[in-house]
Amino acid sequence: MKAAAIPAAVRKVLAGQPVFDLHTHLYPPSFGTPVANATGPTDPWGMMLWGVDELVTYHYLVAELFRALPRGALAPEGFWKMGKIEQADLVWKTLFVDRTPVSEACRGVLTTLKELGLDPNERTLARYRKFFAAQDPGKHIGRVLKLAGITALTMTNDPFDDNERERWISGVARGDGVFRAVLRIDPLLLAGTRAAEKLVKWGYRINPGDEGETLREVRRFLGDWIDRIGAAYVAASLPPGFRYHVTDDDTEAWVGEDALREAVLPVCAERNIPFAMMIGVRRGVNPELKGAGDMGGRADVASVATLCREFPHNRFMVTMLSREDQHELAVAARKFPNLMVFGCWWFLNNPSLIEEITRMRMELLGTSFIPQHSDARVLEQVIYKWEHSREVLGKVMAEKYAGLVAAGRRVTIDDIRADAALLLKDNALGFLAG
Ligand code: RAT
Ligand code: ZN
Repeated sequence: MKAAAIPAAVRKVLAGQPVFDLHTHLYPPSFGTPVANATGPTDPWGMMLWGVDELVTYHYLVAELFRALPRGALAPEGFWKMGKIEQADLVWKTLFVDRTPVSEACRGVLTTLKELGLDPNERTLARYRKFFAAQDPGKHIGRVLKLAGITALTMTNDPFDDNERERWISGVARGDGVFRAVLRIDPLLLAGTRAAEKLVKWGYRINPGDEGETLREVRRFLGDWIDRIGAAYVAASLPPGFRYHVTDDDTEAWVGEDALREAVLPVCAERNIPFAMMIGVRRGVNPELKGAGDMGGRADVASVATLCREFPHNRFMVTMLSREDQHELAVAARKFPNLMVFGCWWFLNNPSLIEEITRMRMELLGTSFIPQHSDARVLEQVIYKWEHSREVLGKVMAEKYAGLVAAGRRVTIDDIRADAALLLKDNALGFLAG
């Protein structure tokens, strides 16, 4: 293929390449929805978030709202007392009407509305609400996933969340071909006492005097839930201070180290599923902002390398929140085939950062990484997250192909198709399959 034809060919191939979205917080309608819609009753604690009010009150936008409101105009406490509709109206007026919505999270809402055939220039949310209220959730999901090019995605399934736990216990359908389940276990590694109390309540014999029995029971708990939900992998998000014994004289033991070493990793190895670590989140730096109050910090890549070396029978999927950690993490992945680097997570999911991170990963790892996941919390977000990421990925791929052409290597449409398939789907599915 001629060098000049490459960018358009890459764009076309990426547009048609199905995606497997490796990390989202999306759920099918069987998990209930709090949003009024054409077909049925709402469930106030429903987990399937969709529609314009959810899009506009995404926690990324709530954080931006408080920067844009005049100082003292509204305390976060007042915002949390408002109903969803009132909150959404305030965000729309403040961030989309009174200001130019140039941030990535704002632009994302606009891309999403446009792709759904709506005019993103409305001054109020009324027309959008009417559109969403008329949708049948099942059909709407199909349309949204098609627009995003997604054939399958993973949920985030937390057995420590009582609302979710109840749904599984009362028989909500397991993960299926489209919505695959992921066992999320943060409290087990981060809040041992609280997790232990819950395990005891659920009938597991947690015995502080007998570590052997306790760990056996934690393994039983993990196995039960992996089976119950049909987990594709086990996951935790961890703070910047997460360490796995870095040196022999390291005295700072990680709270959840025993559980990780003796329960989580053996169970994952036995079930032949990966363990995903999302490292670098400092929760609640501004607790008033609730879910919008987290930030990031630098993590310890050496601990990841130690885990990959000491547990060669485990597969690790790792993403880190700090821009500064990305290079070291990619270098670690060169050393360990059981380490899969994935996604530009959360505050990194911005075009300028995706571009530099993806370029750097491709230079170090070729096509053996997973460039992106959406982290969508609201269904329709997958539309913009994938449209924006495809655009940046295409730019980086085209640049790398231009380098090959300059070196005299022919680049064919089949090369481009094969690479797109690896990057958007097959690396993830292959790593899950083992
Ligand atoms: O990106 C986000 O929306 C974060 O709030 C978290 O979901 C994070 O991705 C996580 O899974 O902990
Ligand atoms: Zn997430």
